[in-house]
Amino acid sequence: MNKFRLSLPTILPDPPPIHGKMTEGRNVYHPENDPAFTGLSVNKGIDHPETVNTDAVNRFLKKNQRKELTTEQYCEGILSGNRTILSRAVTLIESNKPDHQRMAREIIGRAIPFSGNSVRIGITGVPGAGKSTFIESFGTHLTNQGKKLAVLAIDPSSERSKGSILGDKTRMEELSANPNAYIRPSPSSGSLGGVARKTRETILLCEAAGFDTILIETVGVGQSETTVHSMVDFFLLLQIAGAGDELQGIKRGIMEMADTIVINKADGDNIHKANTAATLYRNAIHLFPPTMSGWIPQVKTCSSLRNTGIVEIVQCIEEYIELVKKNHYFKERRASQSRYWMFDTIDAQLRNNFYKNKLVKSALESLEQEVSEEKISPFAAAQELLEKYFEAMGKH
Ligand SMILES: Nc1nc2c(ncn2[C@@H]2O[C@H](COP(=O)(O)OP(=O)(O)OP(=O)(O)O)[C@@H](O)[C@H]2O)c(=O)[nH]1
Ligand SMILES: [Mg+2]
Repeated sequence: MNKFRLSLPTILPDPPPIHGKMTEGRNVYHPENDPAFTGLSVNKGIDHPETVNTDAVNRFLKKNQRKELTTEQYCEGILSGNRTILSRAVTLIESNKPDHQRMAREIIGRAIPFSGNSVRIGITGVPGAGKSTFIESFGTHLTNQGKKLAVLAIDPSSERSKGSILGDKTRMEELSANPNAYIRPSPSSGSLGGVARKTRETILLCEAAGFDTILIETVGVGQSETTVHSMVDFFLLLQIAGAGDELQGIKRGIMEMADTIVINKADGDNIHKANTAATLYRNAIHLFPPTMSGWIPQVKTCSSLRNTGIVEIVQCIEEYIELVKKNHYFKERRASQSRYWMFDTIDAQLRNNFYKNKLVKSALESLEQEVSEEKISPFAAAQELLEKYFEAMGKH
């Protein structure tokens, strides 16, 4: 045991006395609570003021609230090339609200005299053919030439379009930042016909806003190619080379619609395959009947990724347009397309009106059942429904 060990005092000194005015919850020794500082006292803390000034926020929101525009303002904005107003007008077109539709119709009506002065190009191809990459490369080439380009899409399946918008943000990076390009994704819902009618109206507004080249992209599955074909001057089918069985996969009808077939991804090890595929297509096209345009469809190869073969495609389209303007097919095709869209719109509206009719609605289900059970012929059932409809119309 260490006899020199210091022993600790067994009694601790009393804590110093607490003086001064005490603040609630601060029952501690503090020099400022000493009588020597009687002039000082610690006040109760106050609540922090709100970090957000709600009045200011409300003022800001009110100021920046989207003001409703008049038809006049929409038209002026579009004609002066204001893209924000153009986008808002397209949103009106896409809306299903009756007053939006009424306004959209008025805007389109006023834009029509300023529309039409463009080249409308349709692009189709199976998923993954490289449409977005092609549009990025082709579109950048056109804008470098001083063209003003609008890219629209017809993609009636909403699930897919959500994905492709995300994909296209990266694949059309350069183009989406280009002041001479305007990219509008497909309306995300509705039937193919409905989506297409809206796209067709959007074309007119884009033209009135000064866009001289309109690209309409659609994914090559099913009916949408025919729909796009009915609203463009030039139809481009984007293909990729497979293992020699290219021609089997695509419908003859689609190939016949194409003014040019482009074999994309002709780069690296794929060049040879792309050239072979091009020869196959050229041979197949020779067997098709002559086109009404007088144009012999071309087959080209390109690499959207490496920007090769793009210039030749641009030239090919220019040659086509020159030819069809000269032989008046350009004008005839547009006129017949306009007639088509008039009848298409009438059909759609009549159908819509018919099925919305109360009398029709109430009788439809039971008649449908009777038709299924073969209690009544489909023709008699249809006649009965139509008569109900006409009767309801007559009362108006
Ligand atoms: N090697 C090569 N790859 C390419 C070329 N063009 C596109 N690709 C690639 O092919 C893939 C699909 O290209 P996209 O442009 O997204 O094809 P898409 O036709 O728009 O596809 P969806 O939007 O799904 O219908 C991407 O990985 C591209 O990088 C090309 O010219 N060469
Ligand atoms: Mg795409």
